[in-house]
Parts: sequence; C-alpha cells; structure tokens
Amino acid sequence: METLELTQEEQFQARIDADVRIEPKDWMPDAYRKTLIRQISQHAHSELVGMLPEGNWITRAPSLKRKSILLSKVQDEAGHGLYLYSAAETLGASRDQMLADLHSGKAKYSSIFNYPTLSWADMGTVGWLVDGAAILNQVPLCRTSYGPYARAMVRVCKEESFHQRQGFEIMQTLCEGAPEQKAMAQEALNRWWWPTLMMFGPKDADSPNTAQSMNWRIKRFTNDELRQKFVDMMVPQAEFLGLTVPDPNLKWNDTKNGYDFGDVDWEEFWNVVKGNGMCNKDRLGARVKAHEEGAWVREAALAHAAKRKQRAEQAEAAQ
Ligand code: BYC
Repeated sequence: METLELTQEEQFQARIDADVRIEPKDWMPDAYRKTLIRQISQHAHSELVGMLPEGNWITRAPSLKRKSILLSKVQDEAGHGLYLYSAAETLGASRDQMLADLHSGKAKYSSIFNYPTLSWADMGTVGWLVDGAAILNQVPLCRTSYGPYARAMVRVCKEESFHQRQGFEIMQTLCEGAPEQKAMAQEALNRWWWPTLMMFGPKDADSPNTAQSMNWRIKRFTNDELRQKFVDMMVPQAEFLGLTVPDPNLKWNDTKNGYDFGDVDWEEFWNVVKGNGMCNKDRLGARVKAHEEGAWVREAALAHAAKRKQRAEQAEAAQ
C-alpha cells in the first residue's frame, strides 16, 4: 500500500491551515522565521520611536490630567516595545543586534513617526487616527500564527483601545470648544490623514510580502483590505466631530458598501521609508542619544542581576 508522506514543510503548512499555533521550539521554515523577525522587530522599533512624537508634548500638555494620561500612554508604548522584542528573541534574534540595526538606520520602523507633532491637536489626532490604524492592524494579529507574537498582541490591543479613546476625547473636546480649537483640530486632521493611510503599507499589488504572509497566516488581512476598513470606520467619526476628511475623492459607494477614496502619494511614502522624511534624522538621533544615556541603567541592572545570582548560588552551596 502506498503511504502518503508529507514533507516537513507540508506538515508545517497543514498546521497553519488548521489554525494550530506555531511555538518557539516547533520546526519552521527559515523564511517564516525570517519574515517574523523582520515584522516583529520593525513593530517593536515603531513602538520605541513612536514614543518620541508624543513625548514631545508631555511637558506642554494643557492640564495635569492631560499630562498624566499622556505620560502613561507613552510608558505603555515602551512596554509594547519590550513585549515585542521578547517575542522576536524567542525566534533567535538578539536584542542587541535588533537595536544596533535600528540605531544604524538599517532597520525600518513605521513611516508615521517621521512626521512632526506641531500642536496639541496632534496629540488628539495621533491617538484617534494613528492608534485607530494601529488597532485595526493589530487586532487581527492577536490571531497571527506565531504564538508569542499573538499573545503579546492581546495585551497591546487592550492598551491601544484606551489610547484611541483618549485621542478621540481630546478631539471631541477641541471640536466642542472655541472656533480656534476646532480649527486646530481640523488643521491636525489635514496633516495626519494621508500619512495615516500610509501606515498600512504599499498597495497589495506593490507589496512583496503580503501574499506569503497571508499564506502563513502571519497577516490575516491585506494592506488594502485594512486601509479600506480604516476609511470606512473613520469617516463617520470625523463627521460626528464635525471635521472634514481632506480628500476630494471621498465618496460613499453603495455597490461595495464602503467609501471610494483618493490615492495615497506613494512617492512621499517611499521617500519617508527610505529615511528622507521630515523627522527621520531627528528621530534616530533622539533614539541613539536615549540609548547611550541609558547605558548606566543597563549596566546597573546587569550588576544587580549578577549579584542576586551570586547570592542565590552561595545560599544553595551553604545548604
Ligand atoms: N512604514 O510587503 P509589505 C503603532 C515596508 S506601531 C515603514 O507590505 P509587510 C504605534 C515593509 O516593512 C505601528 N515601512 O510589508 C506605536 C517592507 O519592507 P521590508 C507599526 C513600511 O511586512 C506607538 C516594504 O515596505 N505597526 O501603531 O507585509 C504609538 C514592503 O511592504 C510601512 C506594525 O508594525 C510603513 N508604514 O506589511 C502609537 C504592525 N509599510 O521589511 C501607535 C505589524 C510597509 O521588506 N506590521 N513598509 O524591507 C505589519 O502589519 C506589516 O509589517 C505592515 C507591512 C502592514 C506594516
């Protein structure tokens, strides 16, 4: 009788197709490991760099309440970075190497964080739109095929939904305030709308990684699918706030039960991704400086850990 022997790769794909989570010690194709390290480390870097545009406003928040909320949001982002670096480490990536790649400009992070935060309304817009985009992208990642990444995303998404609510609430307060406040909210929306649409990545037709990542169930939706969901979700929210989305081509389409919208300026997108956006150099400079200034903390933590280990060994030897 003929036996049907599946190759290791076929067995792996069969597990993926059956929605069985892949765990660190399971066999996986090198390319699966590589693409996960790429995506998770870029995601981690985005969280770290993402602290900078908002950190810029902590000392200038308009009240103690706003300051403490913003401070805690920025701290959450540091936490998200840590979960994600840990998830990438389970795949054999070294944290020192990932950080070295970020600091040298070799590694990518989200294009959105290379735009400046010019007014307080930007804190509202970043929370509302940028975190809104992040949630749409990250909720499906709670079902991504690699276990440690999926589990990290569950907690990240809980915190992100609080972040988005606080951003929307800032926008609502501004939009219900003086005409100058509403104008500030509109001006911020005008600047952030298109860069936020870029967060979802290039069009599916120009995305080299989407097809394989969908096949491995790393990605659960394509870039264009998520961008469409985002527009359909955000337009009614902008209308509720009394704001105008800066897209003359935006129009409801009954047939597809969604909005038609204008094309993103892809030249701008690739320019930012290649390191030539408005704030790329500032952001990397600030990250490198923070890393260098934090060297003493890392050294102290390592010395403390070594001391604890030594004490534990001495106690064990004395028993
Ligand atoms: N910016 O084939 P594609 C947050 C790159 S954190 C820069 O579609 P993929 C937040 C892409 O890496 C937000 N680069 O790639 C934090 C690829 O280059 P490589 C971050 C981009 O991976 C703090 C090339 O373009 N979220 O929201 O299938 C405060 C071709 O793209 C971008 C995540 O990282 C971009 N926007 O899909 C507030 C989520 N888009 O690597 C908020 C996890 C694409 O081949 N990541 N590129 O050299 C993902 O879901 C996917 O990696 C992406 C891209 C949808 C981003």
